[in-house]
Amino acid sequence: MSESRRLFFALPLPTKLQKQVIQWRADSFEAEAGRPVAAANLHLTLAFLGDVSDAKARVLSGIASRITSPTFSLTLDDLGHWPRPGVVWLGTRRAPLALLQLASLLRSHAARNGCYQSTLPFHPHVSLLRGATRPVALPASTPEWQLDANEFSLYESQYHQGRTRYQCLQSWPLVA
Ligand code: 2AM
Repeated sequence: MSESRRLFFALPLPTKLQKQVIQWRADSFEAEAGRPVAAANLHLTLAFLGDVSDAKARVLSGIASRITSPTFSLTLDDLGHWPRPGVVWLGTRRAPLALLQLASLLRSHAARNGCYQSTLPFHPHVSLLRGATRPVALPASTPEWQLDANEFSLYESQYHQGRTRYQCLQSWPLVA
């Protein structure tokens, strides 16, 4: 029987942007606000797949390899707190159409292949803090970073010795 793995499609954050975000986060939030997401784990989820068999992962990665979506840039200029999942996030006030279309395409392929998709509207975000279930003092604004999306990736969420790691399995280019 094949093993299943917890997978999701996401946009990676370039290393330089990861460093800028974690420095700003360290300067902007109290230590008690929540658990900081590790720099290498910062990403913007496009479609969460859940526990997926190897066979299904192959099908979804084949579909991803045939996607021809355009490159786009988004400005990370929004910030919020969802107390119930306990997430403080970085987002965008103006999601580019190409981002919404790519996420919608991946989510519909995921649903067609039996991966449950939340009925909540897609809200593009980068989770910054977890376990943030109490009120959090948010800084008034963000530095408005630009994220140039040139590729999207398939990640595996691994949990080992109390730590979560998002391992990039494969990436596909967006079309310039
Ligand atoms: P989050 O950052 O808002 O928690 C890996 O878990 C990624 O998939 C995270 O970015 C997470 O979003 C996202 N995700 C979406 N739906 C999820 C779900 N039902 N369970 C776990 N992660 C989910």
